[in-house]
Amino acid sequence: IIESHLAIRKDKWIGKPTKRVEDPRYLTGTARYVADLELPRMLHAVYVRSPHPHARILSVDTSVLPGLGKSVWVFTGQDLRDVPPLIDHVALDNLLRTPQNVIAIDKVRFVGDAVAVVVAGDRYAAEDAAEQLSAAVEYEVLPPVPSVEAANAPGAALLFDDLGTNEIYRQTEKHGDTEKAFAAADRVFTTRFHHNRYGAAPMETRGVLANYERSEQQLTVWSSTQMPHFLRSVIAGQLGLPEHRVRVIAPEVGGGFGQKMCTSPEEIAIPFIALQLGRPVKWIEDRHEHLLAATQAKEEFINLEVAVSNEGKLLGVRGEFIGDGGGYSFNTESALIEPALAAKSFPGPYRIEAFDEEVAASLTNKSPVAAYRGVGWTAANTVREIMIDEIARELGIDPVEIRRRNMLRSDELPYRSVTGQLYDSGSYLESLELAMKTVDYDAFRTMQERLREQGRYLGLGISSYVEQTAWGSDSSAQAGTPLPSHDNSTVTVDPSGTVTVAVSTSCHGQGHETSYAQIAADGLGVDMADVKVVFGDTLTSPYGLGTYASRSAVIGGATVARASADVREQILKVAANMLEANPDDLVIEDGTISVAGTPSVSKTLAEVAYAAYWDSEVRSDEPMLTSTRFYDPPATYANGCVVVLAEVDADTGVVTLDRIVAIEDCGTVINPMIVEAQVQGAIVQGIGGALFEQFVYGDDGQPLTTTYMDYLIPTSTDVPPIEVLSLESPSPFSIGGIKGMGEGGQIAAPAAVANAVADALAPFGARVRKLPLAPDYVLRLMGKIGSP
Ligand code: MCN
Ligand code: SMO
Repeated sequence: IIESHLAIRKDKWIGKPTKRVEDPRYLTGTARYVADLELPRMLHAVYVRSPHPHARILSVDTSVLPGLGKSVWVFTGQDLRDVPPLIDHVALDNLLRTPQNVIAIDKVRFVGDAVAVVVAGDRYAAEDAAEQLSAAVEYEVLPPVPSVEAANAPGAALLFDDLGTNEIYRQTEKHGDTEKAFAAADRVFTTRFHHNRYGAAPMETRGVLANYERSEQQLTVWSSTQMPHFLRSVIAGQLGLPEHRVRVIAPEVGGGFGQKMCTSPEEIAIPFIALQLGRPVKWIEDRHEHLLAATQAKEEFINLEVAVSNEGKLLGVRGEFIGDGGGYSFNTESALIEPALAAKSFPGPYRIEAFDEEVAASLTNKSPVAAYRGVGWTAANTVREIMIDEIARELGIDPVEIRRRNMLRSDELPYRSVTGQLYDSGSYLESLELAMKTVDYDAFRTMQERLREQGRYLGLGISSYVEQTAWGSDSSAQAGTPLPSHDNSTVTVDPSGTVTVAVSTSCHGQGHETSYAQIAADGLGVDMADVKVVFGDTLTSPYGLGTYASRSAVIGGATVARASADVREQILKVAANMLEANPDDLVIEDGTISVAGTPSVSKTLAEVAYAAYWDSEVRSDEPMLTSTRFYDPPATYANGCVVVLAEVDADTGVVTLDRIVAIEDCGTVINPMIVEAQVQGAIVQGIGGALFEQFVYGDDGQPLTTTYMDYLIPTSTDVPPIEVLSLESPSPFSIGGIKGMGEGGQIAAPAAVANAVADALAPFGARVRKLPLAPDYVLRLMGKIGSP
């Protein structure tokens, strides 16, 4: 038990590697997703989407459809013109707004932009009709804007004519004295880095089912979303419904990874159509549509100047972070989600005391950019760690040593980074040293040298990181994109003594049913098996923002712990009346309440709970065993180090990963088994970004990666064993010392892979300037074909 106002009760469950209670239904195929839901009289929706990157919609001739209004229905942007467009709310005055109609009205801004929705009695009929209608849309094709460069070229076509520019944001901010730093520098290193556009590929695509029940005057929307309550507020606002008449349910969600965070236009259009038709309407995104129209992520350009001393000390940095926002600055998140978060997180675990940041974002005719695991932080970490290795190589310093010279020591924390991020605690250097020890660094260097003589190119890449977690009002402000946020949990013991934990965070694969049950079980002194965790339904969970930005362990964990502590007190009060004892003398263990030191004087939780509800002699004035608690946490910062061992095939340019070691420090660990798996999953996604994944658009603005034949994701044969080791630096600020950790692996892995490749190709003077490290790029880096 940690003693302080931030304490949580930690006993038998927290910290124990407990198998996930939710997994049997995933493994046996009994989990139910939106696509599995069927309602009487349900109709099926299929989208007609733009084949042009940039065009004006002149007309949609719906008369071509036989059975229109009888067996087939069509909704165009005109039909939804009274629905207000989606718009972002990031509290930055000089960010230009780019309202997005949920179905385009006058203009389409990327291939895949929604032009109409066709609804029919079954999916086949809807697909056929949609195909027919696609041919009956008349467009005036406009010049495409396929890149940031094109967006800002003189005479570029404008995505939003009234804005007068495609660049919707540019702002500089100075932190510390960079003039002095650059004047004092022995050397200045520069880079122009293109971080690739890639994105989440959840096993379940997006999907929405909406139904208006006239008798109850209630609109119910089932959606594969990470934010049920937030979505309820947006739907009510957009459709002009009283919020208490809207219920949002996220059934099983087969992965979100940030993509299912903010409101998809489809989540407004489908409920609107269901209201119009008075019948349930279901839309399930197919995979091709997903690769076209779902949000993409991570594309930005980062230009750096780094001032260093001859000893490799990082003195100051000037950085320009330019986001490619795609067709719209996506609602809530905005086109700044990548560049702003990258800039603010740039310093990472290092002592960098002077930093000028310039953040910009432009619109282009591509799918909008939104969140994907490690937003902004991935790009910043990638370019910073690559630069540190290059500086080390150039100065003849070992890559471990240069990090040692610049890293913040644990006793310097709490430390406010130059960009204003308050690092609470951590093990930056310890993580690095543990990783190097685990991979046996010296032995690797010996082997590397020996094999190089045989023409084999092995490399070792290090990537140290800090991960901002616990996204609440504080974190978002420290990230440079302020948004108020908070969450709630309700813990209830029913008359039979079993426990229901209803949370506003909304799990979509992270294992909350297990980790929250562990917290409640310890908080109440019961068996985990007696705790059920519920979420994902606005009717049964308290209001909150849901699951994203590695916030649930800290916020959800704290609210569950706080509410459990309240209920524990309520239980002890009733038990004290029953046992004629002082509540302070009672203990709860394994579901039994007894007088401390006299275990024979006891009651089971079931007996106490029953009495709490039904026995007027002993119950409290309010006969309930329940509490709802709120938390808007301080920012917490997890940290770690990922080391990748790789080999490059000098003939083909193919990179093979041999071994990965990851050190994770997320403060107090709730469930080590879940943390280990989260690190592994995130690293696999980072490997995707480093070696395979990229949404490619032609100069004509046409997407070229619209199947998994072109858009490559890592498979099991691409991933080596990933060893995860844990360090624990509890946060001094958060309840229970918990920090989040869900994104660190993806933040760190791309740089670790890139640095391993650059290390392997050091004899060729390779400098990685973009990702992914596809074979042709690797061969270019080696000077074997063309130029990089
Ligand atoms: N945990 C723990 N001890 C800690 C910290 C975390 O045991 N000190 C556990 C938590 O209890 C939780 C898991 O680890 O079960 C992740 O916790 P946390 O870091 O708080 O992250 P969230 O639960 O808020 O999940 C969000 C995070 C994000 S932002 C993305 S993106 C992502 C990720 O989780 N998307 C995922 N992991 C994912 N995993 C799956 N399977 N599917 C997704 O869509
Ligand atoms: S990208 Mo995660 O849902 O914050």
